Amino acid sequence: MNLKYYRLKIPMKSPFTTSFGTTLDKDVIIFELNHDGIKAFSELITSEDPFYGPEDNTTAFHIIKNYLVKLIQNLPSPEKFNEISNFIRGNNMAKAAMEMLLYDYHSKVAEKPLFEFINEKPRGYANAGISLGIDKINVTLEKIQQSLDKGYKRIKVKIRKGGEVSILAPIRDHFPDIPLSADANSDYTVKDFKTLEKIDKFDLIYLEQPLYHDDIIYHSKLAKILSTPICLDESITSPEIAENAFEIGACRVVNIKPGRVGGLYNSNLIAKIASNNKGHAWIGGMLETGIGRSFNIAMASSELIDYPGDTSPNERYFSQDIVDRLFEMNDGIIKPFNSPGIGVKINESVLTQFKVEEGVLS
Ligand code: OSB
Ligand code: MG
Repeated sequence: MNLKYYRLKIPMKSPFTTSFGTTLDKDVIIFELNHDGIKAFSELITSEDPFYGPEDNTTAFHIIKNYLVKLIQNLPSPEKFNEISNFIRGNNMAKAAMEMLLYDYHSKVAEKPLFEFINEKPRGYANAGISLGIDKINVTLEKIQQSLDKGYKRIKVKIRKGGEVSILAPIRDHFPDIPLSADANSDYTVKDFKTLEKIDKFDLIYLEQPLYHDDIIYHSKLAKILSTPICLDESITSPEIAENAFEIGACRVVNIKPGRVGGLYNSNLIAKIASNNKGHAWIGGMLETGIGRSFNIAMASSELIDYPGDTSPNERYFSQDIVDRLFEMNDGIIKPFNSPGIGVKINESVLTQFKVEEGVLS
């Protein structure tokens, strides 16, 4: 088994601003496994900085290089990998990069498209929503109109403390009926419950991760006060936490990011937990390139995923993506590729253009 990595810096089409910062370029690490004529890929979803969650590119790469690479030497099933990597605490994003690499590999061995390999109930397509970063309000209004024209099924806007009403009020004035949500990326605290109550009048489908990145208790208290359902993103890092979050009423919706929960195996478990609790689940994103995106779209093509996700086609993020095939969206629907595994590979000329480092791990 041969394992390579590529570190790339790819310019984003436009800056993406959240409550925790602005992304101008995508600093991404891609893995490539070669074995017996099969080539598999995966993408690490960490960023340069630990501002979304506790991991970053450097910490995750350290965990992969010094702990996880030896655990995938004999290409265990993803389920087995979850078991044998459990002694390493946390570090879900690092684990997910290896787990998804194994999923791509094993679905290629089985000669099945990934979306059929992983989903008990494949729907065969993903319902797409769009996540819009913080911008000048007239820019946001324009981007919303363009997104609706393109067929997106849900509009999500980023908000931050103090700016919530000045973002949401003009949006609702212009678009009174669109399916709308807001994502605070943990910008509020227990002192801000009064401010958060102001959000109820905007009739959001849900409010995403208003409070602390690792909290479910305060979210359950907030949920009792708000009429807007709460969706958890950052806080849901395992199936057990998802189970507890539903049980205590901390959320009615979950944003599942395969990278954040340790991979696709746990993503499936969490989707089932949401459904068993009469909640809702959708697949989020981390501005992934076409490699990471293909895993998200495969996962979003399950019947268990009942809400539109942050699964835009590649062209929304990059003028030039690093893959050889691009997703297309028609009427707000994106179909996964119908070839074995993720169905995409690296476009060598784009790789050469954006590569800052490469190396061999095994
Ligand atoms: O919280 O969902 C988030 C992007 C970077 C970090 C966190 C988040 C996001 C997004 C964009 O909302 C999702 C996407 O389009 O990939
Ligand atoms: Mg989010």
